[in-house]
Amino acid sequence: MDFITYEVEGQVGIITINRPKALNALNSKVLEELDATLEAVDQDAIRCLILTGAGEKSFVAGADIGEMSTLTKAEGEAFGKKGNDIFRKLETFPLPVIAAINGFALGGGCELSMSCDIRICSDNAVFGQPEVGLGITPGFGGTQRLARLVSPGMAKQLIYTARNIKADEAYRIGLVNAVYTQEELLPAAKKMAAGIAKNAPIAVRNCKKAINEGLQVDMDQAIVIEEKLFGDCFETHDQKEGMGAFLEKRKEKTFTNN
Ligand code: DAK
Repeated sequence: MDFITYEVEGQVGIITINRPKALNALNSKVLEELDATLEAVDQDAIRCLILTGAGEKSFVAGADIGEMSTLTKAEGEAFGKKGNDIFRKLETFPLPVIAAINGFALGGGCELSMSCDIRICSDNAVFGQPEVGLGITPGFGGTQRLARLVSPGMAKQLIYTARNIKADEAYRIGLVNAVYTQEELLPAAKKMAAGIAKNAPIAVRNCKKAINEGLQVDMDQAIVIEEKLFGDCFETHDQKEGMGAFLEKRKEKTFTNN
């Protein structure tokens, strides 16, 4: 891999977009490598992923403007599809994914973070969808995910004005869950990931599925989705272990993902 590093620490996988000279901008190669990295994650051993960017300035400064500048309409659509397919793979990936946003998260970078389950950022982070200033719309799901994550009115304001916002404003509007100093960001992401990893994996994964799928349908259907995923946890080793530990007043629990 030229532009992605993947490290495993215990049960946590850390994916780093590693193209710092271009502020980790997403060209086709980065997207392909991100796709291949996700495909290679050992879903039995790993219980939570962290996605971050290399360097101190940038998470991802967007799709690669140089590469996009000469695209035809058909090529633009194909590039958009490539990104969208990968971002959707991340969004629906069975494991939870924490975006540790360590600087610029512009355009495709903001969109990438919004495909993750949880966003936390450093105090130098900058968010925005600058696309209309470049003569295009957001192309990796920004119009859809930003409107769902914050509010339609706030998403429209940010997208139409192409205005960048800093970490504190991103926190205020609910785009990120927490802001840390640059030094504290990755340790905080790892601590959160470890907190997730200690819980029953089948249950955590079913929660992700229930929340994601339930948000796409009305409440009656959403509750049925939850019922099925709730029922799916029973008769598993981990359900017996979790409830057994409570009943036996036992602190230690061993979840096996079975
Ligand atoms: N693409 C390519 N290179 C980039 C880049 C980007 N998005 N962002 C930064 N770089 C490169 C710079 O060109 C520079 O390279 P060299 O000149 O050193 O070779 C290097 O990174 C350092 O950048 P700067 O020198 O500009 O650094 P500064 O600290 O001065 O400024 C900045 C940082 C983030 C404010 C600035 O670099 C900047 O404004 N970058 C562009 C941010 C941006 O507009 N991002 C949104 C890109 S648009 C679609 C699919 C996808 C999309 C749209 C449609 N379909 C096909 C439907 C997505 C669109 C986008 O993401």
